[in-house]
Amino acid sequence: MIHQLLGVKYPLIQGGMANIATGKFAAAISNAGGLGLIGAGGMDAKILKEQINECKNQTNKPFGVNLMLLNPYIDEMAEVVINEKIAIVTTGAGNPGKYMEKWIKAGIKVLPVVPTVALAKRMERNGATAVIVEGCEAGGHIGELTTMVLVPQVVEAIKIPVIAAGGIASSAQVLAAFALGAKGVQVGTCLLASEECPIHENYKNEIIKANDTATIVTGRIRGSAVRILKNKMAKQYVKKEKEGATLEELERYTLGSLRKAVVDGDVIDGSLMAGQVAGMVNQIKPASIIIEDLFKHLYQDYIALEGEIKWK
Ligand code: TUI
Repeated sequence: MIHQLLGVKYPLIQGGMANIATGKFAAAISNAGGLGLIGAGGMDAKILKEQINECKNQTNKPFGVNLMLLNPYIDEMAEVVINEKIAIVTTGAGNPGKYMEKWIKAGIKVLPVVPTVALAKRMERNGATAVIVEGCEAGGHIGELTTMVLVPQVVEAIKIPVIAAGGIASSAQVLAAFALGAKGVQVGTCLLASEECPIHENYKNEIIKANDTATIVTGRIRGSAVRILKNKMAKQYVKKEKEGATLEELERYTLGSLRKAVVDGDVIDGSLMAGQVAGMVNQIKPASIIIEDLFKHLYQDYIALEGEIKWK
């Protein structure tokens, strides 16, 4: 299981969650026994450094940084993680290949998020410690394949550990991920409903209220696919897309919409990123309880044998 590799209690990584996962939030997740990540997606190099300091002040447990490869300051931030001696880096929304040699030389464990077998294989060749295989049930920027279908194919194709992401918010789903061959899980949506999560309470309430069909994918036709909760903005976006709006028009329409949701609590025009599991998240709880609950099933049905996990 991946917890030994990461130096944490549970084989669980927090999703990168740009504009949400601050240093303080990452520290809360690490203090709860998972691997907290600072989501650098919406930050610049200066803010990232400040958030790393904040995180170091709030936990002595391991934590990491998620770098979103579409960020305009990515080159600078790729240096920050080296200079700040970050132990673990996850990446999203692209191929981190050009940075990997430098990171690995600096002793950083690199865990890229991959949406296909081909990219998982390439990341293994580039020296990744593990890959995070994310299915399109996930919130935010997504690929085409589901967790159920993608995870076993990546497990078959590579030797490094696979961490499953997308569609995981219960202990049965954690168990299912391990049954597919994953050695750990990454979760985001269920942690949005934690007491420690710094999103506006209106956003949290929308997650709690959401049902099974509450999410929609924007950007499928033009740009990149992003799963969010259905609201006026999301429906308008998809309508405009179908009517043939250009990427420029669409981007202008959604400019700053994630911050609108996270900071202002604007649940009508904001972009409320969430995975399909939002329908299963019905209560705000401390992160430590959410994480502990996720592993109840796994720890009942598996036994640890010399560091390896076997079915009972
Ligand atoms: O990155 C995420 N989730 C995100 S990033 C984000 S910020 C954003 N907002 C709007 C548009 C775009 C980004 C919000 N949520 N998850 C990990 C993830 N990575 N999902 C899919 C991928 C991915 C996609 C393509 C990883 C690599 C990739 O490679 C393409 C290539 O170049 O080979």
